[in-house]
Amino acid sequence: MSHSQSGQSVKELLREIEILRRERNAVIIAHNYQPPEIQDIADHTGDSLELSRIAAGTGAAVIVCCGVKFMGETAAILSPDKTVLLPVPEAGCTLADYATAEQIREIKRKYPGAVVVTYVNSSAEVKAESDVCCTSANSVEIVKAIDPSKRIIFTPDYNLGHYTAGKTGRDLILWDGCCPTHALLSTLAVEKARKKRPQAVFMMHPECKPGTLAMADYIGSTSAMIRYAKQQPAGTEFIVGTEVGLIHKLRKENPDKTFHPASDFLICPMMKMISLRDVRDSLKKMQHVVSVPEEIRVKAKAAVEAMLLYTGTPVKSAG
Ligand code: CIZ
Repeated sequence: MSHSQSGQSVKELLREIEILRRERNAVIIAHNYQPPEIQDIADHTGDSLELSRIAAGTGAAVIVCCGVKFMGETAAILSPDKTVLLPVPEAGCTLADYATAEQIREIKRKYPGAVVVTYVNSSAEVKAESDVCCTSANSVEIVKAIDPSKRIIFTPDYNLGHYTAGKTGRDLILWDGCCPTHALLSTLAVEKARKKRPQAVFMMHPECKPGTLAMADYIGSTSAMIRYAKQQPAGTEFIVGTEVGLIHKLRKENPDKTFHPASDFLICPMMKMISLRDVRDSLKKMQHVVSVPEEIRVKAKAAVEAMLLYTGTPVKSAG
């Protein structure tokens, strides 16, 4: 029998989580980058926006967000009538930390009239200062939909912004932020992985660096990679250029295909902070509640809703 660090068996922990989940009327959501055992207990896995939308649409009173802080905030922004719990409050996002609300106000003063497009990997305060949010799945669609006479400030991910500029032909004002995990994927590592498995399809996330992205066979968000892999014939081999957590879901959903990490270093330490014990404690003690001040929440929600309107998929949520 396997045991958690506290000596309690995993089976016992899972039983406790199951009971508490029902007692609290809770839904557990887990990001595609979470550890396998957390993905396996989740009611839903997906990207940050998918998860927040699903959570907002359920009748659950409590959302346990297994992910990082901005994901908990996005859930809280869309579900003010529910209690959102982040099992490990220290789980942050280095990319999100690249932009502060004050810096966004400053750049807006520098480029008056420019439209601020902000990646969902950002704090609630930064979203509140933005005109429209985007995800890695819809950044191209969002930017294409913006009045061509307007300048666009794209925050906080330089690499996603650069990719989006290339796909849309728009001259974006880019921010100097990046995801340190995706930035770790070097052209040398790509060459090495390709040489080892020349037959494999190389999938990459647009948070990877431009020089690296130029070497990909397919570029997409985690949800896009999941869809793409499903569409390929049985026996296809893939090299996965994003956080290794995604491979668990890819393998589970495609037992007839093979998936290899592009590099063993593509591990986000923040995404790996939550354990089963943390989920149990979170439900037991109703900790740690994610709260977004109402004034910020309303403004941030407007930026998220603007994105959903652009993509024709408004969300049903309270407040
Ligand atoms: O938006 C997300 O959830 C992230 C961080 C990546 C992705 O492509 O799903």
